[in-house]
Amino acid sequence: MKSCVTVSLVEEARGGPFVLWDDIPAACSKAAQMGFDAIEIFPPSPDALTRLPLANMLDDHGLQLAAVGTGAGWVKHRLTLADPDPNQRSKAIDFVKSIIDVAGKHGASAIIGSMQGWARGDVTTADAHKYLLDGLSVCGRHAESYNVPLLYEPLNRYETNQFNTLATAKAFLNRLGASHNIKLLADLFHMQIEETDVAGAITEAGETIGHVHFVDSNRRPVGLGHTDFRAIIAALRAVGYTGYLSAETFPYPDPDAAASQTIRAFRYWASPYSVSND
Ligand SMILES: [Mn+2]
Repeated sequence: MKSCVTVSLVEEARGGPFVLWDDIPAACSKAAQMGFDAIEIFPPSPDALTRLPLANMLDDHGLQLAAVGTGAGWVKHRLTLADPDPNQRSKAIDFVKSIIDVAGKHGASAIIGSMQGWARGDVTTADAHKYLLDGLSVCGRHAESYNVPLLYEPLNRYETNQFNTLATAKAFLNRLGASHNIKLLADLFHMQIEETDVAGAITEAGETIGHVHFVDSNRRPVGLGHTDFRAIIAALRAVGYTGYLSAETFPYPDPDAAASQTIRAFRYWASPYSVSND
């Protein structure tokens, strides 16, 4: 497994669960200096990345781009894939595709989290699922041209009523048939709220898992909450997961300390040199 740390550039997301903030060049230096393999970026728009020499910054620091979030489509523009208005749904799809284009160039996946929207108001559960499935299908195909999967993230019940567990999300994606190019993002904070058994859910989801948000029970860095990581890491190993453990946590107690706590926890639990578990 590989280590990763999140960087947010979205003013509206201030106070949210991102470790590093505001400055990609500084975040790249810090991530490399601490020994992370990759960064995950939450940008306000695709332009925020295309106007940087991002490829050079990553290369100079020996970093990969692991993933790029699409949540600014919701927090800045109030777009979701489940909007009752077809024009708004179409704008939401265009926003996600524009993020796929900037992420894909660097071999990274885009993440659908809050952009999945809700069943509420005039939108029935069946409608919301249909709209989401259509959006994921189109965006998953778009990601194929970059040879990367699209990542779909089940969220906890306070953030969506679409899908809250890996098993229900996996069954939902199966409606698209075998070759849908969508993987699940297993966020250990959301899972701690929703799953009966976090390790068991990972075992069941198996190779459908394409990315992991590495975070403790209280959304603080790993080691600062009450999650038992032993069984979780063992389950990820057993299903052959070799992707990123990406720190999407509150910058608690501050960004540097959160990053340093995360890399220490990663080395203890999950680095290739870890001897702490079987
Ligand atoms: Mn997450």
